[in-house]
Amino acid sequence: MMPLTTSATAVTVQEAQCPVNVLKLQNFPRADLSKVSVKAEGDISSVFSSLEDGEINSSTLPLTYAAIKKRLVTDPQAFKASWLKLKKRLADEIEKISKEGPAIIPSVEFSELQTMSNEKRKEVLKRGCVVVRNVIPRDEARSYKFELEEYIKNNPQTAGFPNNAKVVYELYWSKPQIKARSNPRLIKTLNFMNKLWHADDATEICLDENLSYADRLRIRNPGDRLFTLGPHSDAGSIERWEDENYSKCYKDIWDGKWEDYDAYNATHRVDANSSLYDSQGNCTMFRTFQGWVSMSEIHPGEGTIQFAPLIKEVTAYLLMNPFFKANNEIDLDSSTFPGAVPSKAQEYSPTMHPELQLDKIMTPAPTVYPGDMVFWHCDLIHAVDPECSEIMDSSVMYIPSTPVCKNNTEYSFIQREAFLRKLVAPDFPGFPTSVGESKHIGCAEPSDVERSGGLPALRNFALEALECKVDYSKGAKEAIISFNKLLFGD
Ligand SMILES: *[C@@H]1O[C@H](CO)[C@@H](O)[C@H](O)[C@H]1NC(C)=O
Ligand SMILES: *[C@@H]1O[C@H](CO)[C@@H](O)[C@H](O)[C@H]1NC(C)=O
Ligand SMILES: *[C@@H]1O[C@H](CO)[C@@H](O)[C@H](O)[C@H]1NC(C)=O
Ligand SMILES: *[C@@H]1O[C@H](CO)[C@@H](O)[C@H](O)[C@H]1NC(C)=O
Ligand SMILES: *[C@@H]1O[C@H](CO)[C@@H](O)[C@H](O)[C@H]1NC(C)=O
Ligand SMILES: CC(=O)N[C@H]1CO[C@H](CO)[C@@H](O)[C@@H]1O
Ligand SMILES: CC(=O)N[C@H]1CO[C@H](CO)[C@@H](O)[C@@H]1O
Repeated sequence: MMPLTTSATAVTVQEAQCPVNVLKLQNFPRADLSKVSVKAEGDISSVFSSLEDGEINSSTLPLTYAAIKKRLVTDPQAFKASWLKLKKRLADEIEKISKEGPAIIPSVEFSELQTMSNEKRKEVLKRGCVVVRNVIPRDEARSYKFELEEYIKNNPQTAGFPNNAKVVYELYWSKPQIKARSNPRLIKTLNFMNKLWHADDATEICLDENLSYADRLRIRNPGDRLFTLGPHSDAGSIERWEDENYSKCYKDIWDGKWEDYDAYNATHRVDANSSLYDSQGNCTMFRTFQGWVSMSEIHPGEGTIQFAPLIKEVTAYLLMNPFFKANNEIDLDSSTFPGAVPSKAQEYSPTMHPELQLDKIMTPAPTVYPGDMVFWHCDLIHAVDPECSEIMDSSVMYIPSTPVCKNNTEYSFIQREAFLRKLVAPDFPGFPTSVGESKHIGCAEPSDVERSGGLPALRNFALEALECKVDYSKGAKEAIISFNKLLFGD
């Protein structure tokens, strides 16, 4: 037993029950969990003000926040002209989106990823979301759901939300999750998603290597109406405006040139702070895309995900909206940031974001089958269908694409320790003090990673050092070297 002392509580954490010597892990530098901040106990509802309060708090912040508006917008005239152009473009594009429906969300076969036409690639970049089909064989992906149900049955203490009829489970290290995250085809898919982004030569990020982020899973049973999430974006709320490095990602938008905004430039993302307020949520890794792999057949409108599939314009709208009153008069004096509640996810509503025409723009993903993956850009507005099908479950494992950069390296270091001890993953409620899965029967071991995916999977899980390839950019090489240094001491 190893005592962990934190500012809030003094607790003990179970040593991992796994034979930690499987992969000579005793030689790894180990993260010191007594130095990490403790996440309060909770579940997914802690992240959303609407799940907690039943309504979105429209967020007039203390007056000091008005200074942010003045810092960002230095040419109000150009900004306003740009806003008017944006509203027009949005209206036109929303018309097309609502006419075309789910088919507007691009679908790509796994086998097509390497040979994708430029035209299709452009469409994926424009939409900011994509379905990748047949990543994992259908029967195998379906069987994960049954294995998970078995795991949950064998471990009735498993926490989840809502407490009385669980849908989102606080599980990170079940065997099916490890099998999915270690799957070589899934790793190739994450790699493809990372590489839709680009970075300057000097930016410390390697988009050619991918790390694993341990997230939860959802099993929505037929007819479920309890688990629904309104339109929101991950990766912080007020931070997009408030954090200086984060706001630099959107410089073209502040300068009244949203047409030039490039949603896939990682240059300032690596320095962005997407959680300025200690919250229970969201992800502190930099995810190029959030994603999930399906374990069921899910039809549009039957418990799937919905998107506002137009990354550039929708991002420009969300960022510019707080600066205008209903009559298009510019407002640099108020401290109102609609839907941006510090420490919560950014949420949207028809009253706060009328021009988004949420009822028209929000488009469900086309039908997915077990083993298909769905990805969406880290800024993209998404929602969960209010109702699940009456006959089919809607079950997915959340698996994002996460490249190698400073933040992700630091997170991987702590996450590896969480895995070895079967604790809740570091971003999630209860880390590192709650027992997590350390007492679960049938939890995965590092050897399962090796068995399912060999060396590339071990690298994803930070259980093997990364290769520093000669053709990598200066920044990519630095990112790999820092990773190997922190995680392997060399
Ligand atoms: C919003 O937040 C404030 C401050 O926390 C609170 O007083 C108010 O009741 C909340 N709800 C709404 C709907 O404004
Ligand atoms: C990416 O963003 C940086 C910082 O704004 C900029 O200097 C660079 O030119 C951009 N890269 C590309 C390819 O547009
Ligand atoms: C912004 O990024 C730079 C470069 O990494 C860093 O030195 C600085 O501390 C960051 N600023 C904030 C406010 O986090
Ligand atoms: C990087 O990690 C820090 C804390 O670990 C977090 O505050 C920040 O939001 C992270 N950055 C991103 C882009 O997620
Ligand atoms: C992000 O901001 C919070 C609050 O100021 C701070 O605790 C944290 O260290 C910051 N993270 C990074 C990576 O700068
Ligand atoms: C760290 C890691 O696993 N990187 C892999 C990312 O995906 C590509 C493509 O499959 C592999 O070549 C890398 O080894
Ligand atoms: C760390 C964390 O809580 N991440 C959550 C952020 O919100 C999304 C939903 O949009 C969840 O899927 C993540 O689990």
